[in-house]
Amino acid sequence: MCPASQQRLVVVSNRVPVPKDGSNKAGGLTVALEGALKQSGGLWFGWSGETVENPPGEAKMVQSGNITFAVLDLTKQDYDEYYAGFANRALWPVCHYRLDLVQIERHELDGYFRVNHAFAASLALLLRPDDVIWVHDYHFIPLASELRKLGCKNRIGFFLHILWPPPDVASALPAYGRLLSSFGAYDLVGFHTPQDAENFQQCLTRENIGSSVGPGEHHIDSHRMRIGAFPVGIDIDTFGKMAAAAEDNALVRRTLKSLGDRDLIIGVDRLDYSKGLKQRIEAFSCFIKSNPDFRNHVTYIQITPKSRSDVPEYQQMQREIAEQAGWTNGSLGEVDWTPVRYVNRTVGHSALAGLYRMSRIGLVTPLRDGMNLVAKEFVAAQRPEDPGVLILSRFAGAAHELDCAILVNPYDTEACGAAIARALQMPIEERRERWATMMERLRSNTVQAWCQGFLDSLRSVSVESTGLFIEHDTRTNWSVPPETPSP
Ligand code: GDG
Repeated sequence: MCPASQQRLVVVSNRVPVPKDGSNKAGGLTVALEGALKQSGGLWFGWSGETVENPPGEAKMVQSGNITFAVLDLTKQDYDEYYAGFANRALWPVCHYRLDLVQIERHELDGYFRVNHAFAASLALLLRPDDVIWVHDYHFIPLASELRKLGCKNRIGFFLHILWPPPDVASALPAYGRLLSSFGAYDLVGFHTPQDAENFQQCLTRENIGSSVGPGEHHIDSHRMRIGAFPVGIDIDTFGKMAAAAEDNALVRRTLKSLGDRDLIIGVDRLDYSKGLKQRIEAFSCFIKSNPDFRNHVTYIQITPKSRSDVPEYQQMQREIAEQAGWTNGSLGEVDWTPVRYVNRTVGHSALAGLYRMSRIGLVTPLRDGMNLVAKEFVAAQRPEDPGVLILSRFAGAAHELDCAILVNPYDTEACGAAIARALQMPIEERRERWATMMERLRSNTVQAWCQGFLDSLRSVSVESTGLFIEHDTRTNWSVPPETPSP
């Protein structure tokens, strides 16, 4: 057996940043994971992002230095059922407390387990006995249990990038008992916040899956599963430098010029119902109506790249938010002032950092969010001598660390409007004080520290306790997943 530090790392995630043409568009999370993979050599495994008619069962491989990228194609049916279906129409809404949006389709659930089985079968062919496996996110919850069925005895950890809700909400998931018990195949399960970890452990306890041996430890038969909070961070130094350099960025300069002497409020979010965009535009509207002196003195730019456009709930939301932005501009705007600039386009990393830096307010008001990296990036991008103010939803995981932001309830649009007025009038001393405290928190928990912390915990799991997983399914009578890989 290799010493822990030399064991190869295997990262599994739905999308894999396979290097293309030397271009480097990677975000902080990707860079941190690549850094961890480089340390001991590694394999990054997942979906290619492609759907084809007859995918080969074997992964396509790309070598880059000591990292191997291995990806599988999906069929259109796999994509519809596993990704657009169960992952994004059942798991995503339930984990974001949106039970009204949950779609329960038996064939999508079957597709989710089928794709997990196929991915496990393909990954198993690439594994070495000493590999440490780190699985990411809700697309792959049952992956470890599928690997165990194939005889895999490696250490396997799982990190959930989204929230985990309490039992009353989580139990709206179809095949809840089966999904929950499949977590038992992991040696370590990580969440962004202690609240998520606690919710998860309560779910196990209520379903009589194993027994809790205290916070952070759960025994399922003779298997010991650790549960912990590992709040993801950002690379603040790199981000801060990029923001400072971006003052010269052409788009940033043009935007600054177009604002005249107006203050800028910025929001940056994937187009998703969890981000609270409708409520946010409404809050901005409340602010203008209650503070007429600010008319024509402030501009709100909302950068919102489209996402998951093939999921029906997202198409409808796209229309609604665009209509609301248009309606707000029509009712509040002037011939020479567009209050809301709503942009459905991706902006380059550097320009984004520069736009954060020139903003007086970062408006980050998700209705629910596992962490929210935009909140952290906004803080890291500020000028120390004249920092902008972060207005942050109390329902974002980031609020645990960034409690010196102005914390708001995003459903209370009038209160959010009042928070905007307060932020615009905040004295410079208070702005600096709040910013310095938030920077301290961010510095003490960078994305590299997050990565290292999770892997240290996973590597410290005793080998004897791995591989003893027996799947429980006491509660449901869902059929076992088909043994054949997807076509
Ligand atoms: C999930 C969880 C958790 C956005 N627009 C542009 C752009 N972005 C970048 C931001 C930021 C990232 O995308 C978004 O990260 P978030 O954390 O805000 O949100 P999710 O995508 O929902 O991520 C979340 C996260 O996983 C990590 O664990 O925090 O809670 O939901 O980095 O900067 N980047 C560029 N142009 C854009 O237009 N370049």
